[in-house]
Formats: sequence, C-alpha cells, structure tokens
Amino acid sequence: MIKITNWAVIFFTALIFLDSSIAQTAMINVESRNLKSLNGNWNALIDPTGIGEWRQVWLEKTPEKKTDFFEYSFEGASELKVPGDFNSQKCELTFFEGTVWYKTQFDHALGNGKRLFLHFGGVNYIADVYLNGRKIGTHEGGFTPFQFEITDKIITGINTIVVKVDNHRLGNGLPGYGYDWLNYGGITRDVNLIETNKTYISDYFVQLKNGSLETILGWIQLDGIQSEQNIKVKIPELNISFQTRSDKNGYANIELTANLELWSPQIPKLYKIIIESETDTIDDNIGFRCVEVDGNKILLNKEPIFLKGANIHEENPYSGTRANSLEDVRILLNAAKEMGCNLVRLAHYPHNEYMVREAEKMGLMVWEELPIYQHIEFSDSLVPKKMDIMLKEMVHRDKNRCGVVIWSLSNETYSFTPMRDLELIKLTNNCRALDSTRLITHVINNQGYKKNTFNVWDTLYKYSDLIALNEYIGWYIPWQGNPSETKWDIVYPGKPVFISEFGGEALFGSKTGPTDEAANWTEVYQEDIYIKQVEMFGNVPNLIGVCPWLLFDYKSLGRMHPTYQNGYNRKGLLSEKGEKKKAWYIMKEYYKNK
Ligand code: GCB
Repeated sequence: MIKITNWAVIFFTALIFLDSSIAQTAMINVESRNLKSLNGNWNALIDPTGIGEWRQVWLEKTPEKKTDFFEYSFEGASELKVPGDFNSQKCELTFFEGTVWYKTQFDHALGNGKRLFLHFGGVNYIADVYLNGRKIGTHEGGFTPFQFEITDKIITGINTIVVKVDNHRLGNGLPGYGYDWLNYGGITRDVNLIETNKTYISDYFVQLKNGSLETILGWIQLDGIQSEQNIKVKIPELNISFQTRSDKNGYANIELTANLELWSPQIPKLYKIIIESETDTIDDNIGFRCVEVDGNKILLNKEPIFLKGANIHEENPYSGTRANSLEDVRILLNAAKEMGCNLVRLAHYPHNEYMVREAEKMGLMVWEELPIYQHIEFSDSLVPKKMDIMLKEMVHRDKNRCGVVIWSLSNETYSFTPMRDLELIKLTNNCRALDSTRLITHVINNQGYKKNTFNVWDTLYKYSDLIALNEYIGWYIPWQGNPSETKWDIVYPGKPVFISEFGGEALFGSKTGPTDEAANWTEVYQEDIYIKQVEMFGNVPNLIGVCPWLLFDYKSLGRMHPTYQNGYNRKGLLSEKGEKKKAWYIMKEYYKNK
C-alpha cells in the first residue's frame, strides 16, 4: 500500500515537471526575424479576487439562453497598452499586485511549410497564455523572454490570445516578498508573431574565445532539423565567409581568426554578421572584446580599466513607467554618458533588450543581474530550479552582446539563510559552464564596519571574479572617522574590488541645511556623503570601479516620507525630472579625473 502511494507521488511529481505547457526558451535576435508585431491596445479585465479563473474567461462564453449572463467578459472591456506596465495606465492599478486578464486578436495566413511562434519579450510575473480558448502554456519570471510554437494551433481567420498576468509576490518567487522598486505588472515588453521555415536558425554564439583577441569561437543551432546543412558565417566588412556544417542534431561549430577592430567604450565597434544555413538567414551586429581578471585588475582587451558605473532601474523617470522602448532607454543611457560613465549596472533584474543593445552601441559596458535579491527562500525546493531557468534565459538572450561584461547572480542575499551558499555556488558553477567569456559576481551588502574598519568576508566572494560591495557609509551607517583613513579588512585580498552601491537620499531643491543632519533630505547632506566617499575611494585596496546608487530618483512603495519621498527612493543623482543634484557634479568630476 505504502509502495503504491510512493509511486503515485513520484508519478504526479514527474507530471508536474514534464508539464508540456511550460513555455519554450525564446529564440534570440527577434528583430532580424520575419515578424508581425502584436503590440497595441489589448482589452483588459482587472481580477483582484481571482474570479476570472473559475469563470474561465479564456473561453469567452456568450449567453445562450435569455437567462444567461457573464460577469467576467471582455466585451466592452477597457484597454491597456502593450507593451506597458499596467500600474501606470489606470489610476485604480497604481499600487496593484494581482491578476489582470489581457486579450487581443490576430489573423495570420501561414505560408506552406512554415512555422509560427508567439514570442513575449517579458511579462511580469506569471503569464498563463491561452490561444483560441485553450491553454498553451505558462511562464514564470518577469524579466526574460519566452515563446510558444503555435503552428498547429492557429485557425484560419481570427485567432484570440488571452493572457492571465499575475504580479502578486511569491515567497518562493524571484525576487521574493521584499524589494525596493515598484513591482510593475503587465505585458511589459514587445509581443510578436514570428514566422520561420521548417528548419530555422534558433540560436548561435559568436564571441571571442576566452582570452583571445582574434579567435572567434562559437556555434550555431538549427531547429526542426531533417538533415545536415552547409552553413556560412559572413563578416562582409572583413571579407570573411567561414564555412561549417551542422550535424544531424542541427549543431555546427565555428572557429575562425580575424583581424578585428575591438569593441571598447571609446570605439564601440560592431560588425554586421550574417549567418546563412540552407533554409534560413539571420543577421546581427556583434562586437568583439576580451574581458578578464588579472590578479587584482580587470582587463578589457588586455588593458586595465576602471569601471565608472551608474546604477539604473528599468524605469522612465519622466513618465514614471517601466522603460520599454528605444526612447525610454536613451533617456537613462544618455544621462549615464553625460556623467562620464563607461558602465551601467542594470539593477536588479535583466532589463529589456533595447537597453542592452543600445548601451553596447553607445560604448557602455553592461552589468546584468538576476533578481535574486535580499531574502530568498533557498531551501524551498522550487527556488533553485527557478534560479537556474532564469540564469539560462538571461545568458541565452544576451550571450552575443559584447557590451555585457559581468553576470551578477545575486544582490544582498543574507549569508545566514539556510542553503544560500550551497545554491548560489551551484548557480555560479552553472553560469561558468554556460559562458566562459564574461566575469561573474555576487553583490554583498555591508557585513561589518567597526572602528573605521570595513570587513569584507562573504563566502560567495571566493567564487566570484570580483568583490562587489554595497556600502552606505554616511547614510545607513555613520562615518566612524576620517574617510581617507578607513581601513579595509578583506578576506580575499588578491581580488579586484568594485563598490557596487553607495549614496544617500536628497530631495532636489533642498539646497541648504546642516551637512550633519540626514533627516532634512538636503542636497548638501547627500553631496557631503559623495565628497567623503570619493576621499575614501582613494584608499580602497584593489579598487577597480565604483557605481553610485543611483542615477535617477525612482518609484518604490517603501519610500513614503510624505514631505521628502512621496513614493520615491530619493538616492538619485538626478531627480525624476532630470534635475541635477549637487552630488551629481561630484561624481562627474571624479569620473573626469579617473
Ligand atoms: C540597497 C539595495 C538597493 C536599494 C538601496 C537603497 O542596498 O541593493 O536595491 O534600493 O540599497 O536605496 O537602500
């Protein structure tokens, strides 16, 4: 009897993990595919209590008898813009964390022998997707793309897509319950139909071999393979046409040498790369650079580099919305450039592809991060699985972006959380196995500052290529002595050190007041923190870069001081209107001289 029960448990558990309704890994480089955009106004039903689920709104039932009626119906429903967060589009959704049902329709005449995919750039947080009344799958995670093949599921004429979007927080979610940014929900990134041939180029990796300045090493993967194919990788500007052949699994290796102009912040050179198989062609703009750690230094193309960073959230400060367009990301990236940055830390989750591609074009190195933030339930058996999926989805999407130089796998997790070290070390190893061409780190918060000595010791640093440290001396913890005499007790003394966050809050316009009273939120208090931080930087051993928290004031529900904050984290160097606070000039000057 016991045995049967055990088998039943194993069987049903297996069913859950073999659930075919989990979304597929999305194809990369969507821009260069045969697309039909589904962006636009979608009908929306707000569902704070979950009624839509048991009313089965995706079936869109209509009254059959005179006495029938349906309370939850898209008929006459208002609209939400896609892509876009729902919180900023309707007053009643401002602080909403829950379910909104979306609906749109399309008509698509699928060519003979073609395949069709429904691709989502990002939906926060869980998306249940229905096509023509049937569930086609689910995706969890607010910041990475996913897709479904719908070749055999579409009908001639009008097709209906319904998406249940749920952004309520989960204890075993990534992030978990608590975080210091607005939980923008909705279909926040582009939605596309992508038509391909039966066999198409689903994936490729084209980057410099780890440590090399001229060997391009990579691979191509075909999907829908029926036979081996001849494949060419062309770089027209260099007159290169490299021939390779896929095996019966659709996999082909690339290895070629080229005399390349390397990508750098000064010259962000990208080459047009064309990949041609017998059944598909795709092109991309790819740059080549080499990033490595040499002792206590970080080298870019074999030269030491100082990382002049700015932390940014994926929020258009002017409109107070999730950033999800080229115009949005330019606001943020231009501001980083103006301050003299050569790196943006995309806090604390993978930002949209416009951000990553545009940063690369502008000569900004990118620090990309997973939303493994502060308190995470590492001992919940689902959490490591979710971490691993998110890691794969992030690396998968951006592995060809030379601008991305660092994978940051977590931020301020707590060393005392059960299973934390074990799971994050596993994740680090998995990341190294996926990609050997970038640096890997974990960001750790202050773990001790006594007698003007800063202690830096976390176990995760042992597995990181660089020490990434958040320290809020002057704001959350008062100065304990002369900043330039701060001492550093670092358990892994040979590693490069990056100050990934520092700063304090100030309301733009509050120019005067005592420089020693935090509670007035003055610009002078914030400026004073920056002056002292810069003094201290001169004395941090192996310092290879800094990154103020952060560029613009941004929305956060935990920041409700009615006079000074009003729902904004005020640590920006710029206000949400783009006004420069005094501390901005300190940073600008520091970067000018570095
Ligand atoms: C931190 C977090 C960041 C917060 C910031 C703050 O240490 O990493 O997400 O928003 O502090 O403003 O307190």
